[in-house]
Order: sequence, then structure tokens, then C-alpha cells
Amino acid sequence: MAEINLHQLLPYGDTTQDGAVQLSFTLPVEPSAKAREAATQLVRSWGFFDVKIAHMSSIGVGYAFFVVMARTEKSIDYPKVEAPQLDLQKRDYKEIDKKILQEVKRPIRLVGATTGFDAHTVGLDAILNMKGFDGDIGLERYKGFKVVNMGSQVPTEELIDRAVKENADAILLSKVVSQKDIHIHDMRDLIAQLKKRGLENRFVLVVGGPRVTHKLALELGYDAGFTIGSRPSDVANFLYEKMVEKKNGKTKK
Ligand code: B12
Repeated sequence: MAEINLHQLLPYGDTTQDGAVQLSFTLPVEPSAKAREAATQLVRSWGFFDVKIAHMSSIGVGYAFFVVMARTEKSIDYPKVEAPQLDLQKRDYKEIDKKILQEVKRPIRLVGATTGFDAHTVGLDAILNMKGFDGDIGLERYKGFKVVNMGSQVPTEELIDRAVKENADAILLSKVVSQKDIHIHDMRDLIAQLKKRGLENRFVLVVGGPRVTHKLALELGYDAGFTIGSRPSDVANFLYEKMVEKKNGKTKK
């Protein structure tokens, strides 16, 4: 295997460190020779070279879709990249359930919802519903959790009201739509509304969604963020560890 310079890490296509990337985008013009040339020039103007239009097709009247191969010389100093990640010991459902009942000594109370305009429920359900996701059973099936799943398009205030009413330990927010950064807006809204009511330290705050990273979640004031591929047992394990941490007074919340 070719030696890789991690201080000047480049994308890989045909040969290591060749800087090859594949891009896809849509231009609001009909596909044509002119559209193809425009896409080529556009990608070159972004600093790429060896630009090849691999695919151009109509994507509705007045729109052309492109897949483009190109190369870049811009590299990244990989050792300098910092990205927080949850470093939890892997445990399965039975072990987590047993530990919660032994150490927390009662079910952990959860209230989950998708807020704002977002109607996507599949991600939240994958974590909370009995059947779970990817062969990993959902939190409703654990004896160690009491789950209220409020579904989608829940106003932030109602989510907080319900969490207060249920005396919840944690709020689980799902944000799937990210157009115009609406997921960030709605994540901030929950934090702001909690602060307004003096509840900012009351709940463990967990957020999930395809454009959510743990880094983003921490930056916005959440305790954890879960992205694509997250499994219910990952979330269960985090909640268990956080509750034990709280119980032992190792956290401000
Ligand atoms: C199914 C679907 C729908 C269904 C939703 C049905 C339902 N009941 O959920 C319907 C048809 C209603 C729909 C509507 C729309 N959709 Co839609 N939809 C999808 C689709 C195809 C799949 C989403 C999904 O279910 N994924 C499977 C789940 C399991 O994955 P997940 O959500 O990422 O969840 C995982 C993690 O993210 C995480 N997670 C998620 N939530 C939470 C919460 C917590 C607490 C935790 C811990 C973890 C966690 O754990 C999950 C398991 O690993 C995606 C495209 C795609 N392939 O992803 C588009 C997509 C999300 N939709 C999109 C859009 C634009 C829309 C509409 C705006 C379309 C329109 N113009 O009307 C509307 C919006 C309606 C609204 N008001 O929100 C875009 C979003 C683009 C963007 N950047 O925001 C996508 C990406 C499609 C696309 N490429 O354009 N959609």
C-alpha cells in the first residue's frame, strides 16, 4: 500500500493522493452543449482541474443535472483535525437494561419529538419504537426507559410542556430537514425556550438527524448528537452513562 502523507491528505480516485472527486449538482437551465460547457467552467472556477462531465440529464423542465469528475490540489492536515465523538463502551440491550435498573434504580423518562415544520418521523421512530432499527430494538422495549414519543411537527413549547409534565430526564429532538439550516434554527429554538423558562440545566438534551453531528450538538448546547446509522442501543448507552454521571454529581446538569 502506498504511503499516505496524513499532513497533506487528498481525496483518492484512481491512484492514492490523486485529488480526484465526484460532484453532483443541478443548474436551472435545459441540458445542452452550452449547459455542459457552463458546468465545466463553473467547476474550474471553484479551483478544480481535469474537469470531466460524466453525466448530464434533464431533471424536470428547465433543469439540468450533472455528475462531474474533477481533481483538486487542496489537502488537509489530518492530525490537526478535531472532531469530538462519543466514546462509549459498547453494550447490548440486555446489559444496558440491567445496568439502568441496578444503578439508576428506576426507568429513565424520555420525551421525544420532531419540532417545527419537520414531518419526518422515521428516524425518531427508529430509535424509540419497539421494533427499533437494523436489528437493534428500540427504547420502548427496554424496561429501563419510559418513553413518550410525541411524533412530528410539535411546537417547541409543547415539547417542553410535556417534558415538564412527565418529569422527564431527557428530551430527544429529531431534526431531518436541513433546508436553509432550519435544523440549526430549531435546535437553537429549543435551547432558547428552555433558557427563557429557567430550564436549561433541567434535562439531558439529545438531538439526532442526518445533518446532525456530535460536534454541532455540543456547540449548540446539547449533551449529544446522533447522525445517520445511529442505533437505539448507542442512544440507550449514552443515556444510561449520562444518568449515572448525573447521579454521581459529575455533571452540572
Ligand atoms: C421518508 C421521507 C419523507 C417522508 C417522511 C415520512 C415520515 N413519516 O417520516 C415524506 C414523504 C412525508 C417526506 C416529506 C418531505 N421531505 Co423527505 N425524505 C424522506 C426520505 C426518503 C427518507 C428519510 C428517512 O426516513 N430516513 C430513514 C431514517 C431511519 O434515517 P434518519 O432520519 O437519518 O434517522 C437516523 C439518524 O439520523 C438518527 N436520528 C434521526 N432522528 C433522531 C432523533 C434522535 C433523538 C436520535 C438519537 C437519533 C435520530 O437515527 C436514525 C437511525 O439511525 C429522505 C431521503 C433519504 N434517503 O434520507 C427525504 C428527505 C429527508 N426529505 C426531504 C424533503 C425536502 C422533504 C420535503 C420538504 C419535500 C417537499 N418538497 O414536500 C417534505 C417535507 C415535509 C415536512 N413538512 O417535513 C429532503 C431533505 C433535504 C434537506 N436538505 O433538508 C430529503 C433528504 C430528500 C432529498 N434528497 O431531497 N419525506
